[in-house]
Amino acid sequence: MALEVGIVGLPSSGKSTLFHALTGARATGDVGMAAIPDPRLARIAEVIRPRKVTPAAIRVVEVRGTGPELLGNLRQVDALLVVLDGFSGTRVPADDLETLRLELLVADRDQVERRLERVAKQAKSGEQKLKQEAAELERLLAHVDGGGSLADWPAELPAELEPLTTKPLLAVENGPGGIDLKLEAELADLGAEEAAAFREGESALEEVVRRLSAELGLISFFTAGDKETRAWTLRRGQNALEAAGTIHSDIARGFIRCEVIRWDDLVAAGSHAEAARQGLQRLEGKTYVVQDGDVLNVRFNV
Ligand SMILES: Nc1nc2c(ncn2[C@@H]2O[C@H](COP(=O)(O)OP(=O)(O)O)[C@@H](O)[C@H]2O)c(=O)[nH]1
Ligand SMILES: [Mg+2]
Repeated sequence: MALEVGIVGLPSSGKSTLFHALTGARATGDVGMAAIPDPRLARIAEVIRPRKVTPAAIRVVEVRGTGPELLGNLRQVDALLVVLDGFSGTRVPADDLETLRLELLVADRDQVERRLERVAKQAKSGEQKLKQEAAELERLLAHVDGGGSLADWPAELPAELEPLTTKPLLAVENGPGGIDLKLEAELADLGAEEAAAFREGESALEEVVRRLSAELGLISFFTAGDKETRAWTLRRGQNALEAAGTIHSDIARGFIRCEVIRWDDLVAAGSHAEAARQGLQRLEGKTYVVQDGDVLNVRFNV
């Protein structure tokens, strides 16, 4: 499953503008895909000459308000991007960030309360496990109402809660002090080279991906087939079996072993066969910890 981020922010802070800058799509659908820029992919493709080159992608979801119901659409995302108005001169970004944190907490409190209502009703059957969960949710609600947060709750939170306030949060200041999103949204409509000529540093997409990768501990691996050469994301520390599962659940199920070449070794050798002849290709099992830049070829049967 693709990595997913949610865009939240106060009205007119630039949420749709960020959505457009990241996905290149007109912000009418609220859900889009952002292709992760990775120059290594093009280098690999030069050697492999596949029919299709596919970058790794992030699913981007924009929510158009900060009420509990709308924010509830973000319970599955891996991280939150909080857009702050730093361009109009009428807002204090740090204050808006606090406001948004509070909105997220209100949405989580709402979720705890609703879960408590449901579990308390079910607990009338007398089932011990449900009674315990209801009691814990009551304590959690009292903790939040007493000024606490879900992040500082000393025990493990019930999994069903899917809280927002414990997710990684990246603040994106829209304006001269952060990212000029209006410019970035315009540049998203140009070709990459043309757009780069207008910028001094990295693009909004590059900056967001870089910060997200650091925050979530992301790495990239590649598959280099003749039909399709493709980049994928994985969390640092994940193994070859998990990488196979990212590609397809069937490939994970039928996993036998995995050929691994470093991307730059493959590029230098010029082909899989030549890399293998030079002894640059290794055979690994399910538990091999995938490294950033690995090119994987999973052998499997189904
Ligand atoms: N001057 C300026 N205007 C911006 C910038 N970012 C957004 N806007 C404008 O602010 C308005 C609201 O932006 P939008 O992305 O739709 O905000 P949303 O309500 O958070 O989705 C639009 O008219 C944008 O053109 C910026 O960086 N500079
Ligand atoms: Mg909008």
